[in-house]
Amino acid sequence: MSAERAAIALGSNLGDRERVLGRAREAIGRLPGTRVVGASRVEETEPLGPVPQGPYLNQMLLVETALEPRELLEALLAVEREEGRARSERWGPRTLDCDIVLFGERSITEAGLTVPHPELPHRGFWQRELAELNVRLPVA
Ligand code: A4P
Ligand code: MG
Repeated sequence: MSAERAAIALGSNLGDRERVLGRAREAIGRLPGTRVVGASRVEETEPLGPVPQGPYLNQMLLVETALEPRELLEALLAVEREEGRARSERWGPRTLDCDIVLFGERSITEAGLTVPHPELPHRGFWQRELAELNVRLPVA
């Protein structure tokens, strides 16, 4: 089975954000056929988008995975849910967001899965984190 490299963006703006990211890294490293081969620095970023909320901690992970993109997405959503359950506050913002930013050289447009992530061109911090990991950006 051949493994492919994928870039996964982590974001947290609720709870103990450092620990949330730490647990997410561990959980992702435990996914079947998957290992973490790189991690950018953790950086604090101002919240993007219309919803008023606190600043985020963001980090990019590089993994090697034998999972298919859809399988990886399902696994990441399960990791998100696990973190959501770890917090007590109801109706609060989510503690953890995991996005697949790149998956090998693949270009995917399916219901519920778009890769490269469509926000990549607009998120300077993702681009910086990928550069730190020596990942070249796809040409638009
Ligand atoms: N989905 C489609 N493509 C993908 C992909 N490549 N990776 C679908 C992951 N998921 C993908 O995601 C909703 C659905 O997107 C998933 O079920 C999946 O089928 P979600 O995370 O539940 O919803 P969301 O967060 O409201 O939407 P989305 O599109 O993930 O938003 P973002 O881009 O994650 O925005 N500000 C700062 N500074 N830093 C941040 O990290 N993040 C957000 C969330 C807002 N502002 C932020 C940050
Ligand atoms: Mg998301």
